[in-house]
Amino acid sequence: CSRLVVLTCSCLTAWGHYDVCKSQIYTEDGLAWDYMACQPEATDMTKYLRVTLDPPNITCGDPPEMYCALENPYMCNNECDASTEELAHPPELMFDFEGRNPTTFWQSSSWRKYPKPLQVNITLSWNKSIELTDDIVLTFESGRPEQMVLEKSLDFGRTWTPYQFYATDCLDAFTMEPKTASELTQLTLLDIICTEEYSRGYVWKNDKTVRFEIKERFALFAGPRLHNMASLYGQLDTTKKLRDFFTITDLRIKLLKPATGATMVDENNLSRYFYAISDVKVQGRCKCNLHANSCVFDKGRLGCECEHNTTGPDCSRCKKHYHGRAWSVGSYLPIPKGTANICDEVKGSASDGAAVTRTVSALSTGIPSMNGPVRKSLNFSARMLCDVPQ
Ligand SMILES: *[C@@H]1O[C@H](CO)[C@@H](O)[C@H](O)[C@H]1NC(C)=O
Ligand SMILES: *[C@@H]1O[C@H](CO)[C@@H](O)[C@H](O)[C@H]1NC(C)=O
Ligand SMILES: *[C@@H]1O[C@H](CO)[C@@H](O)[C@H](O)[C@H]1NC(C)=O
Ligand SMILES: *[C@@H]1O[C@H](CO)[C@@H](O)[C@H](O)[C@H]1NC(C)=O
Ligand SMILES: *[C@@H]1O[C@H](CO)[C@@H](O)[C@H](O)[C@H]1NC(C)=O
Ligand SMILES: CC(=O)N[C@H]1CO[C@H](CO)[C@@H](O)[C@@H]1O
Ligand SMILES: [Ca+2]
Repeated sequence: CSRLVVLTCSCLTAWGHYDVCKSQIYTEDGLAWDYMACQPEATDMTKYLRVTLDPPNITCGDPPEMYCALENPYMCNNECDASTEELAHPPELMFDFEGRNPTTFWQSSSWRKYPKPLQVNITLSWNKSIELTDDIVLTFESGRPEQMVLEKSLDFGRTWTPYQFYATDCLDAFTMEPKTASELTQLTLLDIICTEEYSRGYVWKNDKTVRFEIKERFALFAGPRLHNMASLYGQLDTTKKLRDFFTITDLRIKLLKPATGATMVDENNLSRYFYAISDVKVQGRCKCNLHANSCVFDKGRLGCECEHNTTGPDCSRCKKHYHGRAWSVGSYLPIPKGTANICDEVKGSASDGAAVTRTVSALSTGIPSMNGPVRKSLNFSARMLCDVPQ
């Protein structure tokens, strides 16, 4: 989608759009820059992560092992051998291109040490704040785990908090009442729940996914089909807790107990019990504090391309010599352009400082200032919205 398409659609006001940081407008004084809130497009974030497994040697195939199907102990044709490419199941195969047949997947070694728990931590790190924009979806090649926890970190892995608990029996596993995301309300949106929805055994063969429902939570403010994003953006603007809830630097999938099927664990054939994940989906955008419309991956590192005279990986401070007013996060409001809250040059170093300040105050109130230039910004309505969430 190109960024400057003329359109005759009223969806603009409903959605808001924040994909351009500035544009030229005509004022009585001629051409001038107008600044607005901006954010990078949402994208597939699994391309930019680093994955760490704990224990580190938990991946199958060293030594080679034969696995049996959970539902049929006589069907033992799943061989894992780390030294053979076709039979190896390294962690990268959780993030490769899907749609291939057969699927590619990471697999753990089996539950050889039963009854000692078979536990694996899979940590995904971006070394950058990310705002989630869509459901996190894990697709299991094995049965879905009987117990697992999805955790998040906002401080590069120093501290962790749970996002969601998953179990076949929430009370038994975590002493939590089972709930589903659809039971959440605006008031309980930030509650951490345990769900039994994604842990049913092999009987539910067709559904192999485990989700963390971002969109269902968005919908509490934006409506069932997210048609009123303006309302969500308004909430995000005023509630830091809500913004932080959807922001991460790392995710951790704590696999606590593999699928065992409906029966007791068959101690004579532990090759039936293991974890295997074929795909992990994480959609999001770089957090740039509404001061950048793109984010680049350079030398293995994600960083916002900051505008508005801001700088830093998240555009979270003013550039040198631009502390004319304190740094501030951009604002989604007023819909649809938001407020840029640009960092100004230190007073005295710019001759046109006063004029700039006047434009900014006009922008932040959304009302043309009395003595400032009257802004004829009709050209804005000709901008196409590019990042409508699907
Ligand atoms: C996984 O991480 C937790 C901390 O959240 C730690 O206590 C546990 O030992 C780790 N498990 C494994 C198998 O490394
Ligand atoms: C992983 O390594 C540790 C220590 O080297 C060892 O005790 C453990 O048995 C290994 N686990 C597997 C599954 O190979
Ligand atoms: C699991 O059961 C199958 C079928 O009885 C058998 O071929 C296989 O050797 C068993 N595996 C183990 C580890 O006992
Ligand atoms: C994380 O990013 C910071 C800069 O934002 C960099 O200094 C650091 O080396 C990076 N750490 C890793 C492990 O890549
Ligand atoms: C930086 O701020 C000055 C006003 O203080 C403005 O004229 C200039 O366009 C800004 N630069 C950017 C890249 O936003
Ligand atoms: C690019 C563009 O469409 N510019 C137009 C913006 O609006 C003024 C009048 O308001 C036109 O003169 C420009 O051509
Ligand atoms: Ca895969």
